[in-house]
Amino acid sequence: RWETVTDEFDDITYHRGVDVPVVRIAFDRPEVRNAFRPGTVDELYAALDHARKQADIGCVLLTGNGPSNKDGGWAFCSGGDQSVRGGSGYEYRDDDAAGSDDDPLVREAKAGRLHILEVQRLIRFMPKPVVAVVPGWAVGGGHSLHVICDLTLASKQHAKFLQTDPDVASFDGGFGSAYLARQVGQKKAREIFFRGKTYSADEAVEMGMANEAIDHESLESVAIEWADEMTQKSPTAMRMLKYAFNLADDGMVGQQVFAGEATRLGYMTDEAKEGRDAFLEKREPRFREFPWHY
Ligand code: 1HA
Repeated sequence: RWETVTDEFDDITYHRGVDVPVVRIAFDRPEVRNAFRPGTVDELYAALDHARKQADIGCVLLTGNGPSNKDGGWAFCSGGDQSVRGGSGYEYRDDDAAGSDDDPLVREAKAGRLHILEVQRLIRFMPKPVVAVVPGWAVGGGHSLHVICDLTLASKQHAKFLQTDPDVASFDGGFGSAYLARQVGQKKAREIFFRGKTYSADEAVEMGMANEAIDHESLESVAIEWADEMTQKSPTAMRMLKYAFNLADDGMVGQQVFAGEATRLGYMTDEAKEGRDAFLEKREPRFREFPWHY
C-alpha cells in the first residue's frame, strides 16, 4: 500500500509505503519507454534527495510506470530523450516539466544538460539501499541507472537490458561502464556496449548485473518484501556496508564518504563529548581518562 508524497511532479510519481519504510519513485513517461528529459531528471533528483533526507525511510525503489497506452510495452527507462538532445546535452523544451523561463540566470541553467550523472552520484552516495525494479526495457542511460543502483530486481517476462550508447553516439564512460565491468567482468561489459544486444532478466541474473528475475505480477510485491527485510536491519550497519562496498572503487571520494560516517560514530563517543565540553568550558581536555583500545 502506497500513499502519495506529492503529485506536483509531471514526469515521475513519488510514493511512500504505508506499512514499510520505503519510497517508490517511478518514471512516468511510458509512451516513450520512460525516456528522461531535463525536467524528468530535475524531478528525479528532487525526489531522491527528499528520500535521502527522510530519517524514517530506509530504502528506495526506483522503477518505471507502465504499460504504455500506445502498445502495452513496459519500461524501466530508455535513457535520454533523443527528441530533445542538442549540441551540449539534453534541452528543456516548452512542454518540459521545468518549462521555459525568461530569467537569463534560469535560461543559463537550462542549457543542454547531462545532469543524470548528478542523479547517479546521488544514488551512489545516499546512505540507504536503492533498488532498481525493472518491469521492462532498461536501455542506454536507463541501463546505467540500473547498474548504479545497489540491487536490481527484474520482471522475468518483460525486462530487457540493452546498451545502445554507441548506436546513438553517446557514452557513459563512468559508472555505467566501469561499475558494470565490476559486476559482469571486463569481457562481458565490453560485449554489452560493443555489440548492443538485448539480454533477458535471466541472462542479467546469470551474468551478475541483476539479483533476481521475478514473475511480472509479483515484481513489486517482492521488491517491497526485500525492502521490508533490509529496513529491519541496523541503519548504521547498512550505511557503513554500502559505503564500504563503494570505497575501493571510489578513491578519495569513497574515503571521504566512508570517513564522514566514521566521524559521525566518533561524535557519539564520550571522548568526543569531552573534546567539545573542554572547549566550551575553556579548560584542557581530560583525554588521559580514556583508554587506547586495541
Ligand atoms: O548515454 C547517455 C549519457 C552518457 C553520459 C552522460 C549523460 C548521458 C545521458 C543519457 C544517455 C543516453 O541515454 S544515450 C541512449 C539513449 N537511448 C536510446 O538510445 C534508446 C532508444 N530507444 C530504443 O532503442 C527503443 O525505443 C527501445 C529499445 C527502448 C524500445 O524499443 P521498442 O519496444 O521497439 O519501442 P519503440 O517503438 O522503439 O519505442 C516506443 C516509443 O518510445 C517510440 O515513439 P513513437 O514511435 O511511438 O512515437 C520511440 O521513439 C519512443 N522512445 C523510446 N526510447 C526513446 C524514445 N523517444 C525518445 N528517446 C528515447 N530514448
